[in-house]
Amino acid sequence: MAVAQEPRARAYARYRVSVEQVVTFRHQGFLVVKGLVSLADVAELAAHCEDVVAGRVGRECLGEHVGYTDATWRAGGAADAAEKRYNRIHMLHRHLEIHERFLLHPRVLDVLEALIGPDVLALQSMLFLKPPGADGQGYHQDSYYIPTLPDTLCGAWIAVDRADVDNGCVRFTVGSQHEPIYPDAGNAARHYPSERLDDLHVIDHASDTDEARNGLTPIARKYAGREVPGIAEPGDVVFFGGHILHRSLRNGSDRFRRSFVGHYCNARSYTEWDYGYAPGMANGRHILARGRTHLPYAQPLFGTPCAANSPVPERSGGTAPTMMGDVDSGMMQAAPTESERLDPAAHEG
Ligand SMILES: O=C(O)CCC(=O)C(=O)O
Repeated sequence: MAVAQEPRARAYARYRVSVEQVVTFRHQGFLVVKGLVSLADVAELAAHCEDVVAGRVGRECLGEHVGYTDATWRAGGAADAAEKRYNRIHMLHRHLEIHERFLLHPRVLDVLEALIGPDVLALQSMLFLKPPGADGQGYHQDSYYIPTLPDTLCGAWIAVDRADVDNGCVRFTVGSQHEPIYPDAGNAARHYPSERLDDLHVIDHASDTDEARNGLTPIARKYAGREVPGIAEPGDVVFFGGHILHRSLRNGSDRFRRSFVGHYCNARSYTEWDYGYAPGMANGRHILARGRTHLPYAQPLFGTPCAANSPVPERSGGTAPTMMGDVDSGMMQAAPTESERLDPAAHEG
């Protein structure tokens, strides 16, 4: 049960995304934004993680119905030690104010606005603790799990600890962001735009850490030598689109690999996804983080400032130019916009 609290008032300087960053995001399928979240914010998240593993907060909402605790990890050895109890916990933004605040972190939303916006819907939050020895997750595509139409899904992975090859950072298969979503035989019923493709085949066992079983392994092999580790320092944020194949390996170090991950889509995409999947539009259960939308949306339960509870933003820019063919030259030209036709003087020069 969520308990409303006064949201913490913090001022954040707007982060301005560069053209080069947008190109990098599209070119390699992911983008690391260095130092996007301040070390003060990271310290707060780290202290919160310690509270969670010690059972000081969140006990009442860590049940199976809201939190996914890695059963494999718990079953296999050393599971009684409190600091090794949890690997990954889902959707705590519906229960704890701090999770809502990090899901709607203004600097993260600044980047998302540029990459998939301007209208942004916040869908999913996950807290990864990934203690030493914890397993990773095999090749998968996030848009398979969270379908949005049009397909605009994007993850934002905030590093709490340094994430590197030794402690099982996320690895991205560069080039695979252009692949369609491969439906899994276990859940082929969900509808994807890529079902329209002639030769798209159903695969098995996405996310399986066993490469031999994971049906996406042959797709990853098309990009042999192009898997890149998403190395991140505390406060760095890794953005990645919903189609890119990615995976993480076992934490083979003696360090935790903690992170907070949000998943977002353009707020004008239709989705039936919620935590637990049921047919029918689910947009009304997700928070409008930025911009506006013609589709339903939810309010943040703890009142974190975001588009859902703020005045509707002005959007200027007039009407888009239309192209029209010039009969004499045969060339395409931009026709005057409606506002230019109404007030040509305002647009001279
Ligand atoms: O952090 C990880 O190990 C995996 C993250 C991931 O696959 C995701 O957020 O989609």
